[in-house]
Amino acid sequence: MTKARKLRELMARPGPIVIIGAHNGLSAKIGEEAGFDGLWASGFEISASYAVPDANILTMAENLQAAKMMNNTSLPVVADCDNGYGNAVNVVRCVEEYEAAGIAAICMEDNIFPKRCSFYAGVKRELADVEEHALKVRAAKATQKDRDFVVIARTEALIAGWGMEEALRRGRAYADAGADMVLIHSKSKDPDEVLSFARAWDRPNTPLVCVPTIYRTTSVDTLHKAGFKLIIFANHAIRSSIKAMTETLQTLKREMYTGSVDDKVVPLERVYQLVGVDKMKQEESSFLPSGSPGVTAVILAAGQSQGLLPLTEELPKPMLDLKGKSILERQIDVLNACGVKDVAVVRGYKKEAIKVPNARFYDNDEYATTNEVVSLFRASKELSGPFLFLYGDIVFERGHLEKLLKSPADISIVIDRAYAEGQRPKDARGVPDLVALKDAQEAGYRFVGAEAPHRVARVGRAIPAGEAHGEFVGMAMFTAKGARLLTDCYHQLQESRAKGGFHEAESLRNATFTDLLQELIDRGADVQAIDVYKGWLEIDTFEDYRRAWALIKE
Ligand code: SPV
Ligand code: MG
Repeated sequence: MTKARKLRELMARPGPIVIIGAHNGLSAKIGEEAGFDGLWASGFEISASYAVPDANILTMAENLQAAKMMNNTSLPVVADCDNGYGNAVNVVRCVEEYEAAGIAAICMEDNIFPKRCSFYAGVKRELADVEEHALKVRAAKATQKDRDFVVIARTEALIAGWGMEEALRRGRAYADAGADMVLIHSKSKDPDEVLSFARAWDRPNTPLVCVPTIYRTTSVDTLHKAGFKLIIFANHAIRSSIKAMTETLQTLKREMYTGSVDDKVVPLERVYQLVGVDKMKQEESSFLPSGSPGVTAVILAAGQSQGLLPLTEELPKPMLDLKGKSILERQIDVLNACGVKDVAVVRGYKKEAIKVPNARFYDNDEYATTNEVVSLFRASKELSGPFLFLYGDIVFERGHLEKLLKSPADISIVIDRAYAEGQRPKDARGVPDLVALKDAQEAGYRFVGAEAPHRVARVGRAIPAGEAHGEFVGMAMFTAKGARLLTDCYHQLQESRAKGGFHEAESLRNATFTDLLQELIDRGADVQAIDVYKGWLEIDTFEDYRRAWALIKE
């Protein structure tokens, strides 16, 4: 539906139409969010946003550009076009351009060019000849292509002190020239002027418009009952922002640290929401080549490890030193080298010891009584787009990550096909996460990773070793769609599964990542296995740790 049609529907509906003044995309968004019926592309606000007087100093192109930014919401925009930026010839171009931009309505006042804002005291104020302005209205109506496009004619007769009779004479002339609505403006402190204009108004097919800026205690209800259909709160967005900016900047200048204005500013996230960062992320994941930056790595580093006590008495496992760098730092180095710069870490046990630069942190303070799935969803903010999943206690070759990042599947997990050889030392982690594939080739003495990845049939510790094709390495990747499948699944489970076991876990709260993967597979999700052959370490026991020291270079 066109914006002009939307406005026509509002005009046909009973009750007042209340629109809010705005000056750019942001104020328009906030006006939409606040629930107004439409937007007033206010000349006063747009001029103020350029820090110039509201006096035809900005060009039509500048005003139109601002109106276009405001038109990026679902609301119809009523554009304040001053006096049409010149004579009737200028009005023709003005209507052509605004209509082509999808603006629902324009408003033209009977000020001569250049105009002066209605409220400036002590400025020279002259009105155009009534016939001349009526002809401008005719020009506008004759130019519009879509019959829904709305032309509002405004008289400044009361503002200029020319009296009620002149105001009515002008209003009638503009209605008779074809204006769809007539705006009567007043700078009186009480509403008597506009109310008596409405009482005397005798063009019932031409609804009235008012701008209650100076008669500011009169309610919309009163104005509507008096006969006004469209009511414009013209300039409150910019006036509130001037107040807020002044207070914030003066405080900052005085206090000289940014936290001094915490209570005066919105969190950054509010800005992200207003400008549509989530939408941008979706677009990135849909339209940029996969494996590019835009993937967030979510590293689980919340658990407490028994196998490495007393080493882990003071430090969580991911912070254990491996020749000058922690496991976590080594992971982040590889991630960064592969173009993944966005890293989130879920902490729990000894969380204050987890320190790495440029990562976002989430905390699972219930790490002792919950498990990986709970930890993962502590970082739920990070799961709205494509993400990489990593256990915080693995060290892996860069090639494995590169292979995973290139995977086109919505859900991919890295599996070590060497597992089937049974070379695992006895003292390695008690029960590995095994993976059974659909239609897998055997990984024998010589082995080439699959050209096309295999679908995972089962994953978990309960799979008999003889049926397994590999071991889950603790690395997975989800596209935006995969992430959506995962989060939807988890939220449904949360609602439906307060009690009872969950795959290999006693409950959802105690579920591991592989339990959730199995749930996705059971629900029909396509989980693909990326084959690797060794080239990774998990540090779970002293023996693992010793082996890592021996294998890793300085
Ligand atoms: C505007 O908002 O630019 C208007 C309304 O034209 S007023 O400022 O009251 O004249
Ligand atoms: Mg104006």
